[in-house]
Amino acid sequence: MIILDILSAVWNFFATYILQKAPYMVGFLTLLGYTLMGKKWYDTLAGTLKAIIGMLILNAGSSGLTSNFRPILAGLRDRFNLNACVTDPYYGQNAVQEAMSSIGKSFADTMLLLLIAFIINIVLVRFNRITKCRALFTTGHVQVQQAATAIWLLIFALPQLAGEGATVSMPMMIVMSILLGAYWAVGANLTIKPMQELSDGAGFAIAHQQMFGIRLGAFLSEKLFGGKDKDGKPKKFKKVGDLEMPGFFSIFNENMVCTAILMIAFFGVILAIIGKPYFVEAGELTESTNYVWWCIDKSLNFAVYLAILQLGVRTFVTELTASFQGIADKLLPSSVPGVDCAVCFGFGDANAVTFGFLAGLVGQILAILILLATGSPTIIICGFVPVFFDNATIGLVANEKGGLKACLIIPFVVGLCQVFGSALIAGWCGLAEFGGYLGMFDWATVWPVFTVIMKYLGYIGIAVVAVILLAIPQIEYRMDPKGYFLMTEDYEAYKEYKGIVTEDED
Ligand code: ASC
Repeated sequence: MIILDILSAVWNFFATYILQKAPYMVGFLTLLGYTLMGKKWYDTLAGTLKAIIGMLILNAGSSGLTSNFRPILAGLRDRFNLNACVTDPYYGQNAVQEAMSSIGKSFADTMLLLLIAFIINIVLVRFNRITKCRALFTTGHVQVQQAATAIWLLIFALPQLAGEGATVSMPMMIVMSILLGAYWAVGANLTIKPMQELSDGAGFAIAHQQMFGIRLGAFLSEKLFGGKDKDGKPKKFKKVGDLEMPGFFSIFNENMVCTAILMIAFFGVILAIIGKPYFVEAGELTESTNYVWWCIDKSLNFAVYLAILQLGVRTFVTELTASFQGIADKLLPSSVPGVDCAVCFGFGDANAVTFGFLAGLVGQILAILILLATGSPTIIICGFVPVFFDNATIGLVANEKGGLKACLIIPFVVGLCQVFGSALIAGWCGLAEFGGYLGMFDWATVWPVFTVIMKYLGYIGIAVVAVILLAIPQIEYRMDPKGYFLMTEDYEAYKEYKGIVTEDED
């Protein structure tokens, strides 16, 4: 009994302070990796601290962006008195909590779910010669948000499985852990190829909320705008970073300047529409504040937080990926760590982040206007997190595979999908009434499809979804059996095998 108590206390500590807190999870993996590699203790300590601090810096950037810009987009809703559902992972999590209590249930066992799903992820990666899964999920805050949304979608699709009690039934927990564990392993695995290509083999995957979107975006960008022509020659296209801008426009080549100017223009319009009185009432500024100056300050801070975020990436990525070699050699062969989507903002063309974001915002606003014009029963207000983090990430990948056109068009379409998909699923499953939905790309497209399958096929639907998920890495593997593991084990050899030439080697 005492041993069980100790184990449970250790697990609770691990789940609360490490697994759910990305910086400490990344630090833990770095510590484990370097220890397995037999590095000197002081190098291990230094590397672990750098990894944790880097990730904390990244968090400071991403939460600065979110807390500064979330009120602006949410302001649109209040300004126009819309009874709308905000797409945002945090609002989504709250909405699920309220929805659960409205049916007399609570979802207290998040820790247990995380434990089972994490073990499933590890097992799938450990046996990757069979399962073909090569990425370990490390972003706990995202896992908690996804667990909340998934539980509601499952209760909606299979009410009989949820049981009668005040908490979620054990069979439901098991089904959910299997589906989520598989989604995490398979989704992060899908991002390995685009991320290795973007970062020239830095050795990480994305473990976030738009993993299918990243792969689909890369695939479509290559098919529609890049790839090879009929004679097998690579098609020529201009990437965001290749644009040679004349005169005044040349200042747009500088990332900070470009971000600042574009943000002043975009937020200027949005803030002009919302108007000063709203923000005064919301306590964001006082009557005597100069509104124009406040708008400029807000917009410039966008560039500041982006710069902080990129500094964070630079600080921790090398430590994490170098130390992960120890884990890949000793524990999880051929695997890479799955990290926050903001990590890729440190690679590729920095301006693609801003372009992707703005193209996605235009897509989302257009979709919202269509919802309003057609009298849709569910109106969506775009939350900052999906509009920025999804579209910037997908824009970056699209730019890499298909250049500027892809970087604008693909996120624009993603923006439409995020709004229409969220409106459909949040309206259908009842979360819209509680004011929020997760709203990130995979949760506006892939999970709604899973929900339809489970709602109409019942228990068979669960099996169908599990089979679909597990089949995806198998298909990926069969498309390139020779390069598949080489891509994570030795990227230089992979490049040689594929005949990939990177720009600095030209
Ligand atoms: C999310 C979420 C965040 C951000 C962050 C991006 O989905 O919940 O806080 O994206 O992870 O860096």
